[in-house]
Amino acid sequence: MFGKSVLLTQILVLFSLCSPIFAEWNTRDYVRREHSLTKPYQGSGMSVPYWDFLGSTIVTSNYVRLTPDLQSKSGAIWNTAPCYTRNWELQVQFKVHGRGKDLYGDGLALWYVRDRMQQGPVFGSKDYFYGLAVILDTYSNHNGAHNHQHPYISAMINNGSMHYDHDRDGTHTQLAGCEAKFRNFNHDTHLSIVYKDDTLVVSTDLEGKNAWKECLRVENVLLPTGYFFGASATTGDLSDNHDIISVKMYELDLLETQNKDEDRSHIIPSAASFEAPRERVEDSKPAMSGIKTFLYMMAIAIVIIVLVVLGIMWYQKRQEQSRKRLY
Ligand SMILES: *[C@@H]1O[C@H](CO)[C@@H](O)[C@H](O)[C@H]1NC(C)=O
Ligand SMILES: [Ca+2]
Repeated sequence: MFGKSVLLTQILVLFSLCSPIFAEWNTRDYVRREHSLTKPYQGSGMSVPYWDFLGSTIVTSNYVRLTPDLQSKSGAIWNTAPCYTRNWELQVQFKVHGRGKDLYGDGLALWYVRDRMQQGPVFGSKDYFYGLAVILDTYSNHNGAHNHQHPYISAMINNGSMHYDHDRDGTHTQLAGCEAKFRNFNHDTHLSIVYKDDTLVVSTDLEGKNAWKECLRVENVLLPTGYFFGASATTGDLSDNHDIISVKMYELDLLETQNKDEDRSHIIPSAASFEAPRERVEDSKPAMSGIKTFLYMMAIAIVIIVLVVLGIMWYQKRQEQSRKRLY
């Protein structure tokens, strides 16, 4: 009787969450509790089952706050159970809000990575990571012209060799991204990451309409099994509350083309389409910032003025000499 009611709740939850993609809904997809974080967060005692906490993170009955709206804070939550599921969907209900109207930051990141519980410079977590980062960047560190507005959502795959460059907001290492306003809403805001058949799809539900909107889709993304889910956030000179309301991980069915006995644990994270966006981003990058262009023009103007003055002086001297010769 207990089992039945749990099943019923799961089906209801699945139904309400999956209704926009009902046509694709498969009855065997189900929530994996050991990778999920839902209210009430606390089990018996103070600990939260399956999750560890780092830095400024606090747990209340309604949200898990990674950072408060204060400067120089950094917090994270990390799932304790490695994920052995090949096809999965991670649905995160989050809330980014603060007093800042125009100035706020820095943002939060959702992770599927090898190394957990390591504080670092990439939105509160480790740089040179192994795995996937989905970054919700609220502050543009890029001075001058940018290809896009902030807040901005992007995905990055790393095999431990690449540095996340804040000065360029990670644009030269990202796979893809989209502009997405997600701050200071009264309604719920959700993000979904689907990793299925080596395709990564990130979607958002930010308008309170209970419908997913695709943000980015990248094919030929290889991620191993056995990595950890996490979320981290950081504030610097600018700040925001970065709250996680819930994390729900759904196991998705294997496709018929996928071999269930394939060992995926030793795969090195990679993305076939990485080079293309990198070149495109580099190509469309404005060659010079405003100040540089100004200084460059100024230098050219000075050189021209000097040449003109020298020319006039040379001409006058010649005139004088020819006059001297005449008399
Ligand atoms: C790691 O990624 C870099 C950059 O994409 C690539 O040059 C390198 O070959 C990769 N290393 C391995 C071991 O796959
Ligand atoms: Ca940034």
